Amino acid sequence: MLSRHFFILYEPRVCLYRLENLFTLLFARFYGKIRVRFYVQIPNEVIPLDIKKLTSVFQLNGKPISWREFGHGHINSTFKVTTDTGAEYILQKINKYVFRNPPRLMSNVMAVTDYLRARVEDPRMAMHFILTKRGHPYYRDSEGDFWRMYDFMQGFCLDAPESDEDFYQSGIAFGRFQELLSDFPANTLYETIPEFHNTIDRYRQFKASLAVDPLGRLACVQEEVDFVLAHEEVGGTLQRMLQSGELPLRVTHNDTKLNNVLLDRKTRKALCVLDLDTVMPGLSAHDFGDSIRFGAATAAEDEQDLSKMSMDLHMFEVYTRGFLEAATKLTDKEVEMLPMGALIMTLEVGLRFLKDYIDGDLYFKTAYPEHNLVRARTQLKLVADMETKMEEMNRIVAKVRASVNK
Ligand code: GN1
Ligand code: MG
Repeated sequence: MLSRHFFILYEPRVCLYRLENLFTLLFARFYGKIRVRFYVQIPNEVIPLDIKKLTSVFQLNGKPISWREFGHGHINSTFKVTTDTGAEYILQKINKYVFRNPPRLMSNVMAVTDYLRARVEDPRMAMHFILTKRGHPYYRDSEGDFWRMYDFMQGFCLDAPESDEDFYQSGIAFGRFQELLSDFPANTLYETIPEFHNTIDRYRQFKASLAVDPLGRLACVQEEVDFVLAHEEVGGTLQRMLQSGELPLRVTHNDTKLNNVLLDRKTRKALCVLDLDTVMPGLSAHDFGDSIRFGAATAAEDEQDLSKMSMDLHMFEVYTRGFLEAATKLTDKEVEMLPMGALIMTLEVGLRFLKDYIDGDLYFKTAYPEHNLVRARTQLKLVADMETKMEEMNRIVAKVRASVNK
């Protein structure tokens, strides 16, 4: 046990994470609210995979000359690759524990990006995947891992909005995504992660983990578990409405965090949405809700000081305006259920983090041993706060809807 902790404490990613926190605190004294990030250039010889060989399979412009780890996703492994012609690409290994059928996933992604590209004026408004020399959208290596590449797009992503306008822009981006795909036949897409946002099923899986409790962690998280279980009824609301036909099935993104929106460096306007792995049939309220969970929160998803976590009603209104201005084809019922989407998505992600902590951190990448528990606690705190603000959220949605429809 001691040696395991020793390893985790001195594991490079953890050290880097701690250094980032230290510098963030230091800089905060002089420059205010900023988040320091370090990027490590990994020397070629220690990279644990033969990137040159791997990338040569794809139809690239030039030969790769440099690469580095890229981004902060919880799921896939991501690298940025530059070639001798100056072309820049993203290379990604698809997490096969999370995505059981990468060919189906890529079939969804290609169908949606082709559809979007035919409907936008600027090429930066839709992702562009690179085919292999054999014409496939992915490469399967000898280990059975799936790799894909796409054009690196100039722009930037934010982990937290720096202004109202940033968050408004992300509302526009996800609202536009909804709008552009409103005539796409949702039933032609695969369900890449079955029951992904089926909260009723998430509760079933949660209870199964409680019954197993493989590491005996349950005893330390009883309060959080009780909170989740007490919200089972409300958690199933949207799913039941889908089953009864009250809410329509749409093409949804299903991971609508602010950091999945690419902004233009000069204008700071939304260019497009990234990370299309979980694009599948779903509910508009889920897409809206996940954006609120992440971007209208007053603290980061893994903030340790729970007193800092709440939902900012002003930011809620800012996002609602962007989303409803761009997504004009939602039914009255869908619009009415948007605040419920925020509450349920936050509850669901809280449940998932807590489940993963109980399971022994199998699903989400973690940077330190209690990371999933910390994340679960922030989400459940946010749920509790949203509950006290539900009436106000409903009022804001009705007000914004009325003003957008004028
Ligand atoms: C995962 O990898 P990332 O950060 O884009 C997860 C989402 C969660 C999110 C929580 C496929 O997304 O569902 O909401 O973490 N993606 C998958 O931050 O499970
Ligand atoms: Mg994702």
